[in-house]
Amino acid sequence: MSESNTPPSSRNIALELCRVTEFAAIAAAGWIGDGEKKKADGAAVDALHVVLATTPISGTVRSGEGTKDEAPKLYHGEEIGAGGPKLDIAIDPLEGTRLTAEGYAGAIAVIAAAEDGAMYDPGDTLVYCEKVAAKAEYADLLDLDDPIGTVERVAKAKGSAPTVVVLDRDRHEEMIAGIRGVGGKVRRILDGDIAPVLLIADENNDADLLMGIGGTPETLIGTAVARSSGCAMRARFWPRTDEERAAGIAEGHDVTRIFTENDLIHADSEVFFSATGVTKGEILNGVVTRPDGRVVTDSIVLRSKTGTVRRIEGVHNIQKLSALSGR
Ligand code: VTB
Repeated sequence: MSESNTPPSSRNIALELCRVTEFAAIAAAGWIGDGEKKKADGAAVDALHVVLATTPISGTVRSGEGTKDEAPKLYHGEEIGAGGPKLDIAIDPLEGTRLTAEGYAGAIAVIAAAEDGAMYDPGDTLVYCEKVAAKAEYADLLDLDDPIGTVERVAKAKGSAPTVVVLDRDRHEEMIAGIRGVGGKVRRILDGDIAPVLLIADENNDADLLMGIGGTPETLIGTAVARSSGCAMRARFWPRTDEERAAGIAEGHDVTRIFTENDLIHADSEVFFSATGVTKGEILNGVVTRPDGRVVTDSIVLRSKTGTVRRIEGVHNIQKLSALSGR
């Protein structure tokens, strides 16, 4: 069997993808605290693009940096990789550009892959989704149209007050008040609503639910985490204007549909996910430069088929990598 016909299931692609997020994280880390969101993001995009070109996959970007007109690299539809199993790819080279630029915790570099054609293609028009994620045992209790009832049902099933992670945005204040009104605990986050799905999956963490309106790319990648770690996701596009709604519908999207994790990434498909910490967070350490000049990365890689969770520490020779960050 030639390599391009090798089924993804015979290999753990997430291990290859770890190299990709490691390099993106190292490049972005060169910009921690510099107040330069765009430069941090650009460094991560460039590094990720370089490494992906050497990665033995034949990938198509289903969610990336936007359309070809706005993004020269990692644009929607770009074919990437050095050749290998055909995969759908969703990328966020730097999830948390502000976190990086301002030196806040929790920035990560992320990539997700699924079998060819398995990812719902969200396009670039509908940039926000309403979402709720939870452990699979609460899947039947989740209702996007009734977030407060969802919290109440999860509280009952859990036997204690659930902790709900919510992006700290004005648009969520009413929901936050409602969650607290039924005894739920709210954990506000500045940015980054992919990582909370990792928190929910983590037995040692108190996060039970992720709720609110966040980015569509983050929804797809968060779904990859959910699919690989036994969590449930419910999501629906959230058009900001009538024009956006009409444009989304014209592209063929059903803006009223509630997608499950298996609608967004087909249930039969394997899913691979890798994230590397840029700034220190709850799940991952940030990029650390040792006194000897070597750079240490902390990554988590997930594979849906086996449910394996790997933590990978990389120790890198910065001289060979500094060209990528431009610093
Ligand atoms: C999120 C989050 C991102 O954008 O999805 C969010 O994961 C969308 O909401 O880190 P806002 O447009 O209100 O920020 C980020 O916060 C930044 O891209």
